[in-house]
Formats: sequence, structure tokens, C-alpha cells
Amino acid sequence: MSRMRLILTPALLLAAFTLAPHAYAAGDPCQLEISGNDQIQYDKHELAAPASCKEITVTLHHAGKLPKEAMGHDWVLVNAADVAAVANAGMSAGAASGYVPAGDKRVLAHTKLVGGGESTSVTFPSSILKAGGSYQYLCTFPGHSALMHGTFKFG
Ligand SMILES: [Cu+2]
Repeated sequence: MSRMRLILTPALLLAAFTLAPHAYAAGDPCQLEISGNDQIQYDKHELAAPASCKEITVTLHHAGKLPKEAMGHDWVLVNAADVAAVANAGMSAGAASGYVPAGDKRVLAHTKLVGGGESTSVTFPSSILKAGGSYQYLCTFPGHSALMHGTFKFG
């Protein structure tokens, strides 16, 4: 009986430590996650954060294997009307700028460009958004935005 207890206790402690942070992250509506893959796809076509968030964090995972030079992904938040213009500006900005135009006010928030197996995140204040406003996110890697875009809802 005492031997059984010695075996069980560390196992239970380990379970508690592994489960707790996960449950917390999943329960925070201001912490959003999205993945991109080697097929030029995001796994989500919509992200939403409630108006109660003071700050919003978006974490982008690249679930693929290809390097960022061939299949880079980023996550760029814009007003819905600016998707095409920002995609074009990103292409012009080029690889050295991570395909994000520097100082472009149409870019509301963005992550850096990542390749397969990498993750990155961006945190931005919700004060840059209007509750009920119409926002879109896109990947600005050349040629990706037609497939990689989605709706961002705030409020
Ligand atoms: Cu991409």
C-alpha cells in the first residue's frame, strides 16, 4: 500500500502541473492562437476577442516543415478595406522587411514572419480597435493573402 502511494503521488503532481497552465490559457479570451501550414492555410477563418480585453495577444504557430524563405507566414491585422493594399505593400517591402511595410499606418498589428516549426506572438492594446469594427487578418508573404486571411471580431 505504501509503495503504491509512492508511485501514485508523483504521477498526480505531474498531471496537475501539466494540466493547470493549459486550462488557464484556454480560458483567457484575450489570448488567441492560430496556425499556418505548408498548404498556405490558416486553421481559423475567424478570431474574436471581447471588448473587455485591454490587451490582445495573438500567437501564430507554423505547423509545417518548409523554411520561411519558401513558405513563410505572418499574421497582420488591418481594416477590412485594406487587405489587398497591405498585401501589395508587403510584397513591395520585400523579404528584408519580412513582407511588412515599415511604418504603414494601415498595419494595425503584426507578428514577424516564421517558418516551419516556429511560433511567434504579438500583443497589442485593444484601444487601437473600435468595438464592432470590421477587421481582417492576412499573411503578407507574396501570394498567400488570397488563401490566408480571416475576419477579426472585437467587441
Ligand atoms: Cu503565409
